[in-house]
Amino acid sequence: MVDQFVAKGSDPSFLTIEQWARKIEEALEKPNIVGPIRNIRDGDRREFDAIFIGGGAAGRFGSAYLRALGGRQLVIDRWPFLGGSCPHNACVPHHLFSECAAELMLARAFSGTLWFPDMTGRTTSIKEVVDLFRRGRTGPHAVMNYQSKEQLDIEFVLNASARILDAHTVEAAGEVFRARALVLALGAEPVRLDAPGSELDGVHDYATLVETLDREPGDAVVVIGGGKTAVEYGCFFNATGRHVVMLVRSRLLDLIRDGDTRAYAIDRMREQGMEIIEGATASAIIGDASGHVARVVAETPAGPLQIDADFVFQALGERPRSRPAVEALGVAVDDSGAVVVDEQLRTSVADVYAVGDLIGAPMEMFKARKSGVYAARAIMGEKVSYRPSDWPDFLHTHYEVSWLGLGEEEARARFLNVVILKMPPDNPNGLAIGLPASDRTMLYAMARPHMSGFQKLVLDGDTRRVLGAHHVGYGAKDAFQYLNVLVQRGLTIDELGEMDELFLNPTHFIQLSRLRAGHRELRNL
Ligand code: FAD
Ligand code: KPC
Repeated sequence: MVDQFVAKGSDPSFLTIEQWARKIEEALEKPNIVGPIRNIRDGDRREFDAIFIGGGAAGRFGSAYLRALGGRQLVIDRWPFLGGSCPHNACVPHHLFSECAAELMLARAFSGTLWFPDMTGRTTSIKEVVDLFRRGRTGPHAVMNYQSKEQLDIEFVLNASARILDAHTVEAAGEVFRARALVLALGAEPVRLDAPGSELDGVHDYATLVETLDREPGDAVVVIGGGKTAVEYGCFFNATGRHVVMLVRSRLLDLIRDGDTRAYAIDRMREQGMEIIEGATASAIIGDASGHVARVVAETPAGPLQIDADFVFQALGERPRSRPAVEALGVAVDDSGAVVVDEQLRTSVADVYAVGDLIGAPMEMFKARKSGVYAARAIMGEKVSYRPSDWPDFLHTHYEVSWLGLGEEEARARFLNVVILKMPPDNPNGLAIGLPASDRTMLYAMARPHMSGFQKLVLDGDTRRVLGAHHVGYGAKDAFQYLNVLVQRGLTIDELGEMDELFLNPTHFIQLSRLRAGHRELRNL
């Protein structure tokens, strides 16, 4: 360790993680003064096997893997760090806000009891949490640069926009770079609301929220959208004490595959005071004399509606940032703007690959990283095939909602003998039960039992195989990312019941399976 540190210390380009953090902060504040940040091995005369345009999760993981396979890569990003939007304005702030939502719901549920302060009538600051994130995000950025340079040997040009010249050539920081292949990893950007007033101050999306929020939102917040980001941020705003109105064009959280699970999650949102209007369109945003949002006009199934609010959050999805590649290379894109690729991640243009959010749904980290790696392997001559399917999924309300496989309704449409294990059980007399109970839901289980979560396992009674798993609570997504692999391999109730649980466990599936696995004819529980 010491030797390595000394050796690196004598390298004039070596920066500690703290030095990286300072450099990144300076570059974010004054990009032109800091200028391009290069890590290119001057002595290496080999041509690049690939240039990754965009150094987010897709470009960074692709770069690392190509390098690990013995190839030579270059990654270019206009930001002064590698890692892209996830740590800068997407997943990481989302998780911070969702953690605040969970903590604040707990604080409000136990307000003035036990050790909890009295939260009656209290709003907490949204801006303070945003500012906290802005101060905290450079640490992870610095680790990404340090790890990429010192541990993964990635070559990069950062703080410099890339311009595609042709299928083998890119210009950045005043230099022209050539490679055997290009990998487009440009990511996606928020779809903007197409309505008058959407440019007013106080109208935010996930990116502007963390970059430009300069005043504390008032008591009312309008959220436009009904998918993951809309709900995740809407629940956070609600938990801070704001009255949140969600304008949802179609159905809220349509992506949750199981009906009971979706209903439980939405019931708890409503219980926290969120107003959810489905079938609603925001038709205009009205400003005050200073150009700040003051009111939202919406068309709803109950007629037109005006909502007074000085803060609007729009979450209408993301659009792949494909235009530069279409203009420079003519790569084929689909109706959503996603670059079309085959299972080797090849675009319609020879030697040009595309990865990550740029190739469309699912716009998730696992796909960004995996597609980057698969493109690298293809470029290095491996016969690969990647098409995401059957992935586990999750989102946050004030809870974590995780799922994999089929929901009960889908399972009943495809299988004749569907068996359900769930907790809490159906309870016609309405008594709230303190189960499920586990980490981070114990207080609810004892004092607010109906808030302690929901879980359901969907089985095929004939083959005894697990078809789907669904969970509202905390901590299950960690298990689901592994459980999904077992389910894809044909996991049965008997195998699940044979596992050793770490009791009290966020999912009760092992013990529920063990209780039922003795039956030759499986029964619901
Ligand atoms: P990006 O990370 O966006 O990278 C693209 C890079 O290209 C950027 O760094 C950009 O600077 C660079 N670039 C663009 N144009 C140029 C140019 N001309 N020259 C040089 N560089 C350029 N996924 C999860 O799995 N879990 C989550 O919890 C989660 N939360 C999310 C929350 C929100 C609010 C959002 C919006 C998304 C979330 N996602 C989450 C999705 C996840 O963030 C993306 O799937 C992932 O970051 C995509 O990685 P990428 O490399 O394709 O794109
Ligand atoms: C918090 C964290 O892991 C940083 S976000 C990851 C960026 S990357 O490793 O390039 O996918």
